[in-house]
Amino acid sequence: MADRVAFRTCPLCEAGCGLEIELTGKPDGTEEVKRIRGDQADVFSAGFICPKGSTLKHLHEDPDWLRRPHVKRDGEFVAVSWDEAFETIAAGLEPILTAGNRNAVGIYLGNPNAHNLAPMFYNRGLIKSIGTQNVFSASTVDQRPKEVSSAMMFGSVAVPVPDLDRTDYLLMLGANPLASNGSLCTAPDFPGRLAKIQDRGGKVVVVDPRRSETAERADQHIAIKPNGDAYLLAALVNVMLNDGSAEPGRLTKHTTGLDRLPQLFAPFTPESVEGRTGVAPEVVRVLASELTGAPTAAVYGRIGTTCQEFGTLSSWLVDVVNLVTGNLDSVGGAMFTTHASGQPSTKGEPGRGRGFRLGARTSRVSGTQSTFGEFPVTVMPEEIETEGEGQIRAMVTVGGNPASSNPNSGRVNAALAQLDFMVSVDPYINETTRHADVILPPPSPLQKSHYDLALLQFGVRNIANYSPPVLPLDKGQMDEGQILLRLTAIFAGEAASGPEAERAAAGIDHLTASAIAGAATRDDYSSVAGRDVDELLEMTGRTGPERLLDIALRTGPFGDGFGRDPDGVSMDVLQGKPHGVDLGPLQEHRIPDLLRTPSGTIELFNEALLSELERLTDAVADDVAPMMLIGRRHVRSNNSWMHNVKVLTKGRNRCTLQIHPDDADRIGLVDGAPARVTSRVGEVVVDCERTDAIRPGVVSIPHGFGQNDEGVQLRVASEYRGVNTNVLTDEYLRDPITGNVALNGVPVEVVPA
Ligand SMILES: Nc1nc2c(c(=O)[nH]1)N[C@H]1C(S)=C(S)[C@@H](COP(=O)(O)OP(=O)(O)OC[C@H]3O[C@@H](n4cnc5c(=O)[nH]c(N)nc54)[C@H](O)[C@@H]3O)O[C@H]1N2
Ligand SMILES: Nc1nc2c(c(=O)[nH]1)N[C@H]1C(S)=C(S)[C@@H](COP(=O)(O)OP(=O)(O)OC[C@H]3O[C@@H](n4cnc5c(=O)[nH]c(N)nc54)[C@H](O)[C@@H]3O)O[C@H]1N2
Ligand code: SF4
Ligand SMILES: [Mo]
Repeated sequence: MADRVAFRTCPLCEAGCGLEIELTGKPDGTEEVKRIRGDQADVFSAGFICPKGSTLKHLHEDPDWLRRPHVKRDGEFVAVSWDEAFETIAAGLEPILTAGNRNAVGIYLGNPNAHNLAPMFYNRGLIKSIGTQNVFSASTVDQRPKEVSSAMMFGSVAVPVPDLDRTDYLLMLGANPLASNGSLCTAPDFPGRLAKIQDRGGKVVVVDPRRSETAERADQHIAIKPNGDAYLLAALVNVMLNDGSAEPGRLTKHTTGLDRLPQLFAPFTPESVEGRTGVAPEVVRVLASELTGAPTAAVYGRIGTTCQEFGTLSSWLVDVVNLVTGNLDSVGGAMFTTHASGQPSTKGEPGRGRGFRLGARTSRVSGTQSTFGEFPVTVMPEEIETEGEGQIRAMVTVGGNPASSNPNSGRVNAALAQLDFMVSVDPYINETTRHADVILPPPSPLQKSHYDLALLQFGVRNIANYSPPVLPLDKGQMDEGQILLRLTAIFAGEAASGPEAERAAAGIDHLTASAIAGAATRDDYSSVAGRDVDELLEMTGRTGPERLLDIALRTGPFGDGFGRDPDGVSMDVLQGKPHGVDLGPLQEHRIPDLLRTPSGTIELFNEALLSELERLTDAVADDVAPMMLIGRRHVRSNNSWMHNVKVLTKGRNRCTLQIHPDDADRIGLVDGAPARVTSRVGEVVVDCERTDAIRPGVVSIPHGFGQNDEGVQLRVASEYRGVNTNVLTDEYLRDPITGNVALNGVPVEVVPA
């Protein structure tokens, strides 16, 4: 029997499922989690949960999850007090900061930040107080190409999501939601939503070099060659233009560049691209006619389309197809979410803006362009290794494991090892944090409040939900927001320890709140235009991330406008609704108001995209590498950091090299035999798994394994028989526009080991 039931949104992946958490009291007055299951009453997930959801208990109780700050002394980590940890950081940074060049400090932000409320608000201030241009994040081993293609077309990162619940036809490229539970498309119970498309007579088509779990359930699987997506999508546009079925409808008058399509897409006939896609011309033609013929249809692309050589172009082409089939911004097609806490597309003057510009900065060593204030992680090692003014000598990592997740991890590890100083905000001693001098551990997910500031922007419904912490902090733990504020204070030259440091942290929190409220009051189109900032702050009645969230919600598109609309959303409202607030299905015809481009139209072309189209045209007849490596996810994994949870890793080895039997026979590999895989940058030996699910000429290894490196302190994960596939991925194989790495389509050689 539970003494108490708490509700909390799962922060582990983008689905954001509602959890029902049963707790019992212990004799010492603390509480223990008894059971976690899906919250049937959750407005979005309605009880859905995956095997990871219930492991929040295991994470909370994991003995390897650090509960006190750790400082490295004579090569060993020892637990210290917070004040001592922060003093050590201030002292370690001192020589680097006094040398005067702030670019000598780099920062890397990893994936869990996107799932965490406090970092979403405070990381920006941290970056500002460091004052460096060397900002990196997991976004450039992930979705940056989609953010950039959207920003180019619509003027801000407004990413269209497939209207899963109403579409009649879904074309999915390079996504495997049955394993990943969806990405850049927030949809708890993605598998159930796909099944419903089929139940209502619709069709699901999956394009993937591997017959993934999702492809297995789809109505049709198209086994494309890696990197072939841009060619396939271009051929679809070619066919639609030639047979006259391309028809953007309502959006024609809101789009610039449509007249250039016929000339630019003329080279991409289904026949001409076949060598690059491996897809028969007839299949392309049928696909084109089904897409234009379906009452509604949506095209959706994910990791297989972003983390590849034509990342931005493929991402752009996904929405070009949505546009020319008349499905963009309309019910059942690819639609725009309206996020309760506001987005650039709901701020400022509707229908027009400054738009997106590439490369505000260029990196020191290779002159690589920045996107959204960051350089791609593909240049991080060279910035650390290369001597000269502005060389990175210290790194800050927050919730990231670049030593595992970034390409050419051998080089990343060597680079991190040669730093003068490193601090990590992270709960574990893993591949990355073993290089740190100080580790500042956040509390477990159950000890944090939650609101999905990032991922609810991509919801297939408009919803909002807030969860308070389920369990209190233990003695000696520090809230993650507080950790980041204290770190920010150090870079701002404030005290590192004692009451002065706490006052400095509170001061930065107040400045953050004033800045967010101030931006809203200065926006003539906001519900609080012209209001007094201090009055608004006072009205929130809160501090910390909850105050910031209250401001964002109340000034957002569904907000109460601080009294203007008594029925509007606020923290008070969300706190009274533990199962979330449903704000309705996605709205169509957001264009033109949503646009923030200078022209006030969807801008189809710019120099960068035209040059990529030219590259695509020039390479149409090129041969592809005889053997290419792609990635893979399993529903029981979560990038690199959940293999320490025994209930998730037990069972058969999942870190295998999947290879087609024809290839395996030719090479001489029996099932389970060790294979040596070599790329330009590295080599691994991995157990082979023969399967006809994978296309000949392609092999697949999942990422996030190989936690058996020296210095890693993960009892369960280190025992796992796995290798790090990023030893093989190549930092110079990248999408030229964003510098985002091509983790898929890496040329490799495979031989028996
Ligand atoms: N269980 C679990 N869930 C996760 C994660 C996890 O590690 N484990 N990670 C989370 C994160 S950070 C993200 S970003 C999302 C990612 O979410 P998804 O994009 O759905 O992730 P994957 O399952 O890797 O699916 C990518 C698919 O692309 C295919 N592919 C590879 N190369 C190509 C190509 O060139 N063309 C095409 N068309 N397909 C290709 C692969 O075979 C694979 O099936 O998942 C999130 N959810
Ligand atoms: N080959 C290959 N490589 C890939 C991918 C692939 O498909 N193939 N996918 C890429 C993608 S999509 C992504 S997003 C990246 C992810 O890349 P990263 O973000 O660099 O790596 P993660 O594995 O997510 O590691 C997360 C880190 O955050 C820590 N952490 C966990 N919870 C918290 C918390 O609450 N607070 C803090 N401060 N830290 C926490 C963990 O201990 C871990 O160190 O990997 C990329 N790498
Ligand atoms: S799908 Fe699983 S990991 Fe993702 S939010 Fe839901 S329960 Fe959590
Ligand atoms: Mo990701």
